[in-house]
Amino acid sequence: MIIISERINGLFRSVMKAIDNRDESFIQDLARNQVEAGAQILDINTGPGVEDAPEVMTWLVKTIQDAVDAKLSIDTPKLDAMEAGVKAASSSVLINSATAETKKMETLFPMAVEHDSDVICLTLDEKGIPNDATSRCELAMIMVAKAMEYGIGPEKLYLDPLILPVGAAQDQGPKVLEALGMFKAISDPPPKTVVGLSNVSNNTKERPLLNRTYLIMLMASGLDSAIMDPNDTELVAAIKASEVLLNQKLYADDFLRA
Ligand code: THG
Repeated sequence: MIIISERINGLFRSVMKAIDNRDESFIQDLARNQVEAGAQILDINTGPGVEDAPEVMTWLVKTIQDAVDAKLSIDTPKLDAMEAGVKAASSSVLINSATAETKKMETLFPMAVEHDSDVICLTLDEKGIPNDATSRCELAMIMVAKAMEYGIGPEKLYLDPLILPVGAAQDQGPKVLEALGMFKAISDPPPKTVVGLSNVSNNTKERPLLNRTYLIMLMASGLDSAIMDPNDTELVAAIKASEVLLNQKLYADDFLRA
């Protein structure tokens, strides 16, 4: 499992405050903490409230890459902020995210080619998020085919079936699991898969339990990476146990510490 840190996101009040104050040391300490906790990739999101998203994204990318070597995931729906983030990065990034909307694909796939980026593809189009697995897979196939036209192979793509909050769309939980299984049959080699895990527990009282339980199910359904909290030690322990039980990591008596 590739762990992608969710924490450098203006949705968190402390991060929003640090962005407002251009507090470099707060952001750099947070980035180091996420890498030490096991994050291999850092998802970077300015949050919805900022006035000049391209300027803030540029500042975040430069500030973070001065502190850590980790790969960055540039998380924004705004094409100008995406371009700013990708250009500010000194090595290749993850573009988070393209969708099946024509304008997004026609802007972001060439950007990915130019900067050798990987791309997260959300199964979503002008009509929104489909409510069944087959329709999610149809959108995934459209994006994989379109990426191929630009010379982007499936190994550069992370398909995201889009997790919704269990309290608001309970019927979608099993459909996301089903979609993950279908994504793996789209191409050979298959595209990678990713989710924003904490979406599932938004506005619930049992966030860690719901996140942990769902992540185990997602892994059994073929999940390769998750945007999540690497400081949730029980969540990370459940990942390690799942990797052993799914025969992805060799069993050892001390696998929790390995
Ligand atoms: N797919 C992809 N990218 C994504 C998502 C996804 N990026 C954003 C999001 N979903 C994943 N990241 C987060 C980050 C924070 C939270 C949830 C998902 C979160 N934050 C607290 C909240 O809103 O309650 C912040 C409040 C606080 O604690 O201060 O839950 O699905 N590709």
